[in-house]
Amino acid sequence: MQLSDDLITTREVLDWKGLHLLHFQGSTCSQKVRILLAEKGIDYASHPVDLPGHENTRPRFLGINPRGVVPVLVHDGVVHVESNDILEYLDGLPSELPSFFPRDEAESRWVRESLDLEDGLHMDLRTLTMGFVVPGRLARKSAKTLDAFARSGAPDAARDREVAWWRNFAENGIPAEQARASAAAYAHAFEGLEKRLQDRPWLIGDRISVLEIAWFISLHRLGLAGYPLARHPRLERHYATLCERPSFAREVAQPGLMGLGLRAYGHYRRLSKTRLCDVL
Ligand SMILES: N[C@@H](CCC(=O)N[C@@H](CS)C(=O)NCC(=O)O)C(=O)O
Repeated sequence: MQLSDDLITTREVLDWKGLHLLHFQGSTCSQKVRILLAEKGIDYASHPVDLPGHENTRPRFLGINPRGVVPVLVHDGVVHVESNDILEYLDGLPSELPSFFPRDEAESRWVRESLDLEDGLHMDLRTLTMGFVVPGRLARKSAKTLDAFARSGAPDAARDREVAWWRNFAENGIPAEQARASAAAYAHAFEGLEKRLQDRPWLIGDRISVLEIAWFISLHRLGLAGYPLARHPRLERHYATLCERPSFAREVAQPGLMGLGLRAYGHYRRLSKTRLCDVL
């Protein structure tokens, strides 16, 4: 989705030439876009956005994307948001490498439906991430941050929903019931993918596609949360195969101190039996 110029108050980006990606290493939606860029060998200027430091809630970032989320692609001064739309846009750029989107009309329709389903589960992914992957104290946004987030930037219904989600999370955390509902929504989606893999090696067509990228990211994040992926054995094998692709492994890796902290937290949740599989 392309944002119109009049929403962009951080005007400098309108002069940026070439491809620029505003993203965060640990953001699932950013990971999807970076994998496609890597798979297609597309060069870009990287602009990390500090989500844990709430950089996305401040006026400079909201002047680029009033929704207050990453990723954002800026191509020759034009701002694109929504990771799945960005994937399609990038895939359509001139390239000698094969497309990740099928040409066939029926297949394209199915891909669109599957991507919409994946996008529709994003709040469930956030629920499970904030409930089981990121320590609560790191994940929460203060009332002051949320008030400023709500007030800054152009009015935007999607940002209002963001603010409401974070307020609710700050007040209630992630109750087990909410975690179970999110896991059930994923289980339903994964059952559909499991069926598709019954008689074919790829989710669509005869090679890797955008669906492998999009669903890989969810599978990886749910695995970190402690989702019992063994319930979907073909999908689990498919996921393991994708993990061997260097671009996939690299873009979900968590290097540095942040990665160390998250791995330690993961061990703690395992030892204290408070992973997602322990509440299902
Ligand atoms: N539907 C959007 C969702 C974008 C989204 O929610 N991004 C997350 C990171 S994966 C974000 O920026 N969260 C803001 C925050 O953590 O405050 C997309 O696909 O791009």
